[in-house]
Amino acid sequence: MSAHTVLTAQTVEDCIIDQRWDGYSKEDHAIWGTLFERQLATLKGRVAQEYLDGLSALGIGPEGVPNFDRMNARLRKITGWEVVAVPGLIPSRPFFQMLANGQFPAGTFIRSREQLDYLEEPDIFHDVFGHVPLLTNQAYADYMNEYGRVGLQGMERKAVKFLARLNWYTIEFGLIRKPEGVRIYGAGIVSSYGEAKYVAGDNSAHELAFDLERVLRTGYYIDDLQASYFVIDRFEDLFDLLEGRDILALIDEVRPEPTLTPFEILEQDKVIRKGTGEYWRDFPKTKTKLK
Ligand code: HBI
Ligand code: FE
Repeated sequence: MSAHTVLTAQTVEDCIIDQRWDGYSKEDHAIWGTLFERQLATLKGRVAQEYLDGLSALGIGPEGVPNFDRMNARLRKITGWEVVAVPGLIPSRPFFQMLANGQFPAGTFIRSREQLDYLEEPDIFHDVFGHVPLLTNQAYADYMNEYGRVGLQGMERKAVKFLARLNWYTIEFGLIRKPEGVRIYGAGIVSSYGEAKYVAGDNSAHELAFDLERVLRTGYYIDDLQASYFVIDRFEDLFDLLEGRDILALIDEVRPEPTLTPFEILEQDKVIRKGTGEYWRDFPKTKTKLK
């Protein structure tokens, strides 16, 4: 675990730090600008319009690292959410509690120029450019809220592994179907140059219609591009997944089933696009195990 990870904190208060926006160097702001310009060019025509609307509603631009206080003044008025500064990855309990509170934890450090294409831990570009704009969309924000509440209950029921898969295939790597075609909304794709280009231009990956039980059973590799993406039709679908149904009971049913790899297609899958598997031909490329 790197210095950025607050290992022992169990309460929200213990995780929150000051952003210290005045502490960013000219180079930090320049790195943000480079990342912003390059990513927006890559996302054009492929990212959900709701994401772009959020970006402009919050005044997030290429000028430099966003100031959380200024951004929160706008975000609170739109959906009541706020971004809080944390040192990096935090334990699940405070993470879920924050989401339940309508607080999004964002790292404050920014990657170096050498890490422009990939870094292990989420930095401020992943968290703010990737995750925050969609918090201006009420349906998506409500899902994040409910996800936090369910996560807290899930901790008492050994369900975090399954809820992490739901997080992975929606919040981080989700796609949404629009009349004009499939569009990106997951923060892990939105903030990654390589993965956004892969989703936009490579046919290796499967695109499957979102199915909750299928996602709860499907593992993932944390350090490589996805072999399958799950596609929703509306952001409201996400909230409907959790609201008024007992996902923890469903997780208990799914628990004994074997974990699915992201490569396979089941006959009950609604296949939007069958991938060629090209990128994954020389599997296993990854060093990590299936989550
Ligand atoms: N901490 N800062 C931060 N950001 C996350 O996305 C995050 C986290 N801690 C835990 C966590 N995510 C996962 O446990 C959940 O996605 C399941
Ligand atoms: Fe993330």
